[in-house]
Amino acid sequence: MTDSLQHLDSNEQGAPSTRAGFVAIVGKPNVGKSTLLNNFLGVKVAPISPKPQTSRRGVRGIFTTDEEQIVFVDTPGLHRPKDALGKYMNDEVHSALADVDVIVWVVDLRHPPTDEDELVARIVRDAPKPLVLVGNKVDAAKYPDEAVRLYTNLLEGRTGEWQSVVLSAQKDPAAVAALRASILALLPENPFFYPVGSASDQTREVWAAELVREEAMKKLREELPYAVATRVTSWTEREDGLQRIEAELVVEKASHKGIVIGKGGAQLKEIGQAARKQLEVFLSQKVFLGLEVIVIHDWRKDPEALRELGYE
Ligand SMILES: Nc1nc2c(ncn2[C@@H]2O[C@H](COP(=O)(O)OP(=O)(O)OP(=O)(O)O)[C@@H](O)[C@H]2O)c(=O)[nH]1
Ligand SMILES: [Mg+2]
Repeated sequence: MTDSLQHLDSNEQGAPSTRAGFVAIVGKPNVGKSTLLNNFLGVKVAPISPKPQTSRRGVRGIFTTDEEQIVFVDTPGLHRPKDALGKYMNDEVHSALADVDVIVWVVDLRHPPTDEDELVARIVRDAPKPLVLVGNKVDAAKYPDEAVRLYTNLLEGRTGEWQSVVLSAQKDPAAVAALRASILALLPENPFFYPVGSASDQTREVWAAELVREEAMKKLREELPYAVATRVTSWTEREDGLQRIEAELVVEKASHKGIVIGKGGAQLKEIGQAARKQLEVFLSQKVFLGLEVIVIHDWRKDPEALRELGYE
């Protein structure tokens, strides 16, 4: 009743009615959720790497047209958590799902479903929201039709509305735009949640720290990618426009420090150069990036350290 009155009011004032809503992007690690988010927006808001468990936070990415707004929520890959960080990551998925209008479930068509996909399927199957199953990485899939059938089987018994699409989030912008259009059509009537022009809910500091972490993840081997957190400790702008950013890479053991820094500082230098390049492209400004490696003992297991690092 209240809704229809508000609607009448806005029409009386001659304002166009708008549609807006939250869309959670969920799936197991490494299927291409963040790639899809960034390509929905045409802006890089979330880190991407070839390693699973790259995303740690539920990043909001906002897409706005004249009359519609989608607030996409990219989530960490759902997995079986081993520590306090993993538990935080899974909690981010559940909180993203708690109050959404549409669920986008991303799967990797190169492979048949695993028990991690089943974990996700159990959650989305019973969610009373419209669902879009996105079969991703079709560009690299040998048996995409067979894979789609296997993933679809996991939704057996679902009563709510759902549809599926097969695409390449990385290589097919037209298919990504078509998917975005079909999601727009599912949005309820609502006022906009964010001002026109905002692309993400992250501060520039968190965004920059995530780009540094992405480069560290890509370059480090074995367990180390997961043992690193990053944070920006200062960001100043010089009169000539140069952005001076100081960031910390946080490791959990003293013995990791030397590995991240590398021989004669080579590894840290490579991470810094790659991150600086990305920052310069996205900021369209010259960047000075100062990196320091510090130790916070066992930070992944320590709830207080997690909070201090912004995982709360
Ligand atoms: N071939 C191919 N690779 C893709 C595609 N989409 C994403 N990838 C690659 O898959 C890897 C993982 O991509 P992400 O976007 O980080 O995946 P994610 O689901 O966000 O991963 P987590 O954050 O770890 O859960 C990266 O190496 C991407 O380049 C695609 O359409 N085709
Ligand atoms: Mg991700």
